[in-house]
Amino acid sequence: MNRHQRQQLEKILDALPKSTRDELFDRARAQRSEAQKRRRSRAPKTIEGERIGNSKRRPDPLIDWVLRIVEKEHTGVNTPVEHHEPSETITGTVVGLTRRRATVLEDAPESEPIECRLSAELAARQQAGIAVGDRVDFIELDIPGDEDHHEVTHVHPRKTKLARPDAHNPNNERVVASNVDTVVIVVSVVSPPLHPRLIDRYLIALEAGGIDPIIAVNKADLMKPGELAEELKQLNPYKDTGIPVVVCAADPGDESASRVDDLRKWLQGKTCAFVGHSGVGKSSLANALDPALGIDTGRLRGQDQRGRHTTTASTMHFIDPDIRVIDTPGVRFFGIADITPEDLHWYFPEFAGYVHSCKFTDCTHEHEPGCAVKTAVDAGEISRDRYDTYLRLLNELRTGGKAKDVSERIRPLPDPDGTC
Ligand SMILES: Nc1nc2c(ncn2[C@@H]2O[C@H](COP(=O)(O)OP(=O)(O)OP(=O)(O)O)[C@@H](O)[C@H]2O)c(=O)[nH]1
Ligand SMILES: [Mg+2]
Ligand SMILES: [Zn+2]
Repeated sequence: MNRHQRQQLEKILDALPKSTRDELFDRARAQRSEAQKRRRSRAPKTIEGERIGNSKRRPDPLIDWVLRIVEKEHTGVNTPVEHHEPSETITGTVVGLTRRRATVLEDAPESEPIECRLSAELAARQQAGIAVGDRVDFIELDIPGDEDHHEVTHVHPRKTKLARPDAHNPNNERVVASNVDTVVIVVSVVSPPLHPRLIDRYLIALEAGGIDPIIAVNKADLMKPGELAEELKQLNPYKDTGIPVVVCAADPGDESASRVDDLRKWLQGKTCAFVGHSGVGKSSLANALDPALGIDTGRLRGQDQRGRHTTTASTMHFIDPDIRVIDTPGVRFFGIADITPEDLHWYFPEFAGYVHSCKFTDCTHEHEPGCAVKTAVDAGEISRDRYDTYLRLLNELRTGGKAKDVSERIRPLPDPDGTC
């Protein structure tokens, strides 16, 4: 109903006798209460059965219900109500997504997540076209007999995005999360052990998508302090490039030993996504930041987590006072896309101060004489680990994007739902 239609209906309502108006309000109240019951039973859930987003109610003024009855029953030839204009669009944020539907939280305060179908065009483009975190427009549908009541019609341009090539068709992009300020790359020190190679891959995608990284090292409780300090040395090359490294213990068994306050400080006021291998504790970290979330974690499944993904769909959660977290399913591998071998060095910010001093302007920093990058590596100014990563990824890009080092794929079981 647009503004003009609304004004017309309000005029008709005002002209009705008081007894008719009272009767209309009673019927509208009953209809609204029925609809609320239906909506509650349709409340959006993830596959795991947990509630999506926050559970605050969306305002649903009684007068709207009254006007709908007026429109049906009291508009005649003398008071035509135009129906040619399209339904008003509503803007919100995607907080959950399945193949054909998005759960959208309207911008209005106190709003409640609404399940919307995707327009045919968006459904066809799948994960490239829409992602959790996207700002979208949706419309209310009024199609008798249709179970869908809302449809996402438009995705706003993204400020940032974390994307990867589709595992089945590397030419297709999959957007993992959009409009996030920060991506928290979660690793664990034990179970699974620390795998810095995945961090390198994420850093490239984050540099490409314009997102700041943070590395969260979880399960610190599973190592003695001395061993932990030794293990964390592997992350020095990242610290040296200015990436924050925070140590956490999301779910150490004893709640009083939980350690997430450093992470909380970094995330204050931000929208972020938690990414990383399966079982490192992404969902546990979100729960530790806000126990009321109650997200399913691998805890109940015992110790043997191999090949199991507890989280199967990305979901945005709201943590008071001002943190938004997109919890994503664990990955086995993170491919790199849309980068030519010649451009790769731009994704290694620590090379930036040297690349212009190489003897050859098209230096690949691999074997050329007079390469300033190699000299900096030999002098200890650039981390050798990171340089080795550069060489490995350079080779991977030249040979068509397949990683040679199988240790980069830590969960070799088939992935039924394509999440990794
Ligand atoms: N000891 C210890 N265990 C933890 C910690 N954090 C999480 N865990 C356990 O690690 C397991 C995996 O945790 P999840 O939070 O489900 O891991 P995830 O990264 O969300 O996994 P996916 O959803 O499969 O990607 C669970 O059994 C948790 O209880 C921690 O700080 N210390
Ligand atoms: Mg999880
Ligand atoms: Zn060079």
